[in-house]
Amino acid sequence: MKGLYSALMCSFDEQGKVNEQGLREIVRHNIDVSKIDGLYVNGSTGENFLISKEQKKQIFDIVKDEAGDEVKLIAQIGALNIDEAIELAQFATSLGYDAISAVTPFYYKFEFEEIKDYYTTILEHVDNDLIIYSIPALTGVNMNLEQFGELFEHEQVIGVKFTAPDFFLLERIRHAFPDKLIYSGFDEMLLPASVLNVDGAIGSTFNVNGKRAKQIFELAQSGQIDEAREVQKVTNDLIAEILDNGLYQTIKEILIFKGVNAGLCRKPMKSLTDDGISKAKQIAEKYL
Ligand code: NAY
Repeated sequence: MKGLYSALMCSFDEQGKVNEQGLREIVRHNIDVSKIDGLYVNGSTGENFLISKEQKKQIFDIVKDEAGDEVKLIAQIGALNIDEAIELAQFATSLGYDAISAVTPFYYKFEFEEIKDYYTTILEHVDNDLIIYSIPALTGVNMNLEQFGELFEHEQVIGVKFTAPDFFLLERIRHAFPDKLIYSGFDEMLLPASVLNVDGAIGSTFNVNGKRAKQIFELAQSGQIDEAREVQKVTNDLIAEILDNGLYQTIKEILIFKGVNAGLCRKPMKSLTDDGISKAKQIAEKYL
């Protein structure tokens, strides 16, 4: 399960419906062009929190059908409605997903005991491995080393997708839990995370910049830090321009420019203006 995973985008049409052909093309682009090791399906980048349970199932289904066993597949099933999370976990597991992942429950400012109970309850209902999805900037949920340790005591909890700029905590988790999988979640910080010996990374920009991400990861693993820094520098020039123009919309527009039918984002995400579309094309021509 180690390696680089694209946080998979989904193609939506103007009515907000899943564009099956477009989604299949995004999967193929990631496997055939970006050469990623796996796909993280229905995460933040997949606009998971903007879609219905039926759409989540539809996406899990299409992605597994298109990817088969060519790459590893992780299904993000976290939902505030725990019954939905369990149903999605069982569904993805029945399709053959290699692991499930669940974002820390958010919005109600749950106590740690409640968060732990959430994961334990899901795992009572599904025979699959689980990766904690920690993204404090979006959820407001900050867990400390001891709390990660408590979650890791469950043998089905095999790791964490660590999307935070806290390298002190990342180093402590790596040191304390050498057998758990740690995936870095911020593409612009892939090099420092790789130096701290993460097992892989999960990123939105890998949908278009997967080859450079892999280079950074592999160069860092083999101790070629100067070379890795150069690739991270170009990568961060690219990411800065993408963030400035609108993260998910710009990645989709770059994919469209590359001939992939990546579609639109779901409302309330706004669409790119004509200027934004031109800018995305310029970014693609300059970096990709
Ligand atoms: C997800 O579930 O899609 C992720 O969290 C993937 C990680 C991305 N985080 C978000 C919130 O999109 O790739 C990152 C991020 O887009 C990138 O580093 C740019 O900041």
